[in-house]
Amino acid sequence: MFITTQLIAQTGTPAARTAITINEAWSFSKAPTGITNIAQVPQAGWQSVNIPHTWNATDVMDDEPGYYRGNGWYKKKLTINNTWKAKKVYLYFEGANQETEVWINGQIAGRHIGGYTGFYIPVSQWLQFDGKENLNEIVVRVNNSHNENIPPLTADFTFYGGIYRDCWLVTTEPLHFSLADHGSTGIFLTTPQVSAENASVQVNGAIANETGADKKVQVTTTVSDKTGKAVGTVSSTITVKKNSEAAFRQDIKSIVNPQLWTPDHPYCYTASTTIKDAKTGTVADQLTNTLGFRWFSFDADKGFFLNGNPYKLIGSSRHQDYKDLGNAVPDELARRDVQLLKQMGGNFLRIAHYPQDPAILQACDQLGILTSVEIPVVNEITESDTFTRNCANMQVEMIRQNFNHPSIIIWCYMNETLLRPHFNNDKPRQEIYFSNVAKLARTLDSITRKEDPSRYTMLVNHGDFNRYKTVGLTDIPMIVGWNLYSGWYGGSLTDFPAFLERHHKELSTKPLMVTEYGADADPRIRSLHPVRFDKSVEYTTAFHQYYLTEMLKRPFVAGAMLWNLADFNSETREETMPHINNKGLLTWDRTPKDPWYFYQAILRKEPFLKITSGYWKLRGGVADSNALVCNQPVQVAANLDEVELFMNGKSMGTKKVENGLAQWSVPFVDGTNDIVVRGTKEGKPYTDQLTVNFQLQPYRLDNEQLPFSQLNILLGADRYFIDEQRQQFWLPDQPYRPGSWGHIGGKPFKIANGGRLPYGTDKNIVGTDDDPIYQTQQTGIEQYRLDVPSGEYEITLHFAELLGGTVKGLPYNLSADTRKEDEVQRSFHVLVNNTPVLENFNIARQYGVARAVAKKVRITVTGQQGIIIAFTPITGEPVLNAIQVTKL
Ligand code: GCB
Ligand code: CA
Repeated sequence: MFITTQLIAQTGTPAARTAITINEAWSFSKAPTGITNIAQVPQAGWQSVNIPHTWNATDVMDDEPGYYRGNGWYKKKLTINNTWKAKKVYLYFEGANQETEVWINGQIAGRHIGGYTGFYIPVSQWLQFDGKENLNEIVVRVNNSHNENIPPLTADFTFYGGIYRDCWLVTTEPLHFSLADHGSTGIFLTTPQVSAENASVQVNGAIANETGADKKVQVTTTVSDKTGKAVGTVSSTITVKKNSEAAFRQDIKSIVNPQLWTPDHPYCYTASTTIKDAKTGTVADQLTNTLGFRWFSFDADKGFFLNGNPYKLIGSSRHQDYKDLGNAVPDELARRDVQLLKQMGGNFLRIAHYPQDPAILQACDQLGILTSVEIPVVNEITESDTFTRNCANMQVEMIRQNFNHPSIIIWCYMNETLLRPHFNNDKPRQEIYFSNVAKLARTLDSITRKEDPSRYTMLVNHGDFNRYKTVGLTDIPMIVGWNLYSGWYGGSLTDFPAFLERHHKELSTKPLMVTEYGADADPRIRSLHPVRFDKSVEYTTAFHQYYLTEMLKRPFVAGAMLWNLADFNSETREETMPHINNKGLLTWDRTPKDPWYFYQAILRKEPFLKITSGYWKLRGGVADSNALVCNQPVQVAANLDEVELFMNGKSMGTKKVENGLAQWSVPFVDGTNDIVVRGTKEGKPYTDQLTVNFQLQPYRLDNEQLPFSQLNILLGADRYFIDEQRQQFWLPDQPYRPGSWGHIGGKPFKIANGGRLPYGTDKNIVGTDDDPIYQTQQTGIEQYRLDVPSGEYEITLHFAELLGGTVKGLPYNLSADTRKEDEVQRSFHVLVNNTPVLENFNIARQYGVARAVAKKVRITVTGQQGIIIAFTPITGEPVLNAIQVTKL
């Protein structure tokens, strides 16, 4: 609210309304479920916290499944000015997840359901006024337990509990704009008519009279431009009966030559509305809302139009959490995300999957980012009246609280609700479930159209075209959104344009947005042979290049919202990075990954040139021959026509930039390598440079010019792994070749029955955060050999049993159930240069499934013997996941 609304004081006179945060020095305690009264909360265990606060910032990151979902109690002493006795006092919570109860001085003052919308609690009647400090006490109970009647029920993100957005203390005069309307400001602005020549403004609102007497008031709205100059004004007189509210409506007919709001020119006006006592002329309340003039439309053939011009919507979704903070992020970080999207060249933010901090939409208004906002009905629904009522209430709260933002053009209300269809084993019952999903969609859609006829409605589906069409969900909204991942979760890249064409043909009257597309990129994983699901940055860059190109080609695709601006927490995800969804173009703490630069090259209007291996400053590889160089690709993102690349001072040639990217194969030497790129645009030079530390391995390990120091090898993998902290670089394995190193026997671990992984597993490996080191393996290995020169060595053998245990259904799996995998019986001996180091080694029995086990041994190598690690099976097949060899 304090985002669209500013407090205005007439020169010299104090503002009629005040608002100030009360974020500091709360006490917080978790308490066992069942406790409904603060008196029962144990005395011990309270800690001092500031708001924004979540109690899940750390427990979503540990190896234990789940996170605390239950009650959190907050309390705080409050100093209330004596003069506020004559005022009305409120608490305003921007967001608390997800059920909240508020007590003042022991009396229940209010409740709220839903974790993503704001709410006012009127508290005057419970307050004590005698001017003493800290005389009053607020107690808040917040509960983030699963509740089958409150969305979201399940989703691929974490439902952090707590008072995780700002909390405000608000005072008004007894005569004020209504604060009883779904957390809204009580004032709703529309622009019934807008053109470049002329615009009109309509103001709808309600005034509450708590003075105890009927009041005649004068309401005035003034529209001002950025310089503060009034460009239109309207006044009306209204009588408000005591103890009641009166609605009002005002029209400002002609604002001449309005500055239109566009992403390039996000010109905001303000509309300031004042209530004056008609008799005394005293200002009772005043609010200022942001106002923008623009008009827009969607067309099923031609896409989106803004102010009459075709305009491709390109941008991302955003989750509200941040590394180490969970969802309790300060406003500055929320605003920074919008700035980052702008820097990327985006013009659209899908605020998914729930309404976010008010700071987000304020930033979108000011920076020129168009938006859609949605309530968190994700994956599935509950077929109950209470669930429907809660969804409907959230939708109304979302719309009314955010009504005045010029950046919003779409209200959305469902995401992939047929992903987790109930009653898979009872088809007739499932039909009823589907019809209830459609019924809920119709209810929410018609509420939305009624609440706000000036914007579009949207419903978002996953890529099961037939199912959504059959159930009728593609008919209901004004725009259909599709979340498409072909070439990631399944299928191939070319299925994507085919899907777009199919929509255009079969749903020829429905505007289409691609509301999600993306692929995981763990910034630590790189590959020279990227394949689907290897989690490499390279695959993801190629994926985005392909998808964006296909969408840009087709005018009927109104919008392209990549998934996701940044990595985010999803507690149930356990892949290469524990509990993280890696589809962000930025990491969880907002460091760019390569595809980020690709988007800048395509979308930014100013000249752009960047070596995309921004995060890949530590590299390694094996020399191509006895010459001490290793050729590897370097990629550049640019919007210049041609770029020249220099490797260690030598030109590698000029290349044409195609589709935002150009690539060279360049010779890296051991140690520091300087890469420079140069290009020109309209005669002006541009340049970028990168220093790469390259760990070169000689072709033969006895190379005297490059004495052996360390090797870190991932078995059964075709990818590289960067360990920034230890400054170690891991290489994919190779078959043994004399003079060098490698495995003998066995084959890369691959899940049977055509699992989607090209190799390895994406099981969570406990006991490490470097899961990729353990997620691949050579199964059935006979020997590992390294023809190192004589000397002292440390060898670390890394094991993890990849089979067996419980396999959890991932959030995106259609069959989301967990299943048991058969235990394997595997035991073997390991001998290093004939000395037994592990006997009867049974990883599963000794350590359990999917746990990282590292065994370090030291060895003296003499003469030509090298290192031979032999694996002798007793039962099943011996395995090795990774190996490190260091010369001491
Ligand atoms: C989706 C969901 C989103 C997930 C995403 C993914 O379709 O809407 O919540 O995070 O896919 O990464 O799987
Ligand atoms: Ca805030």
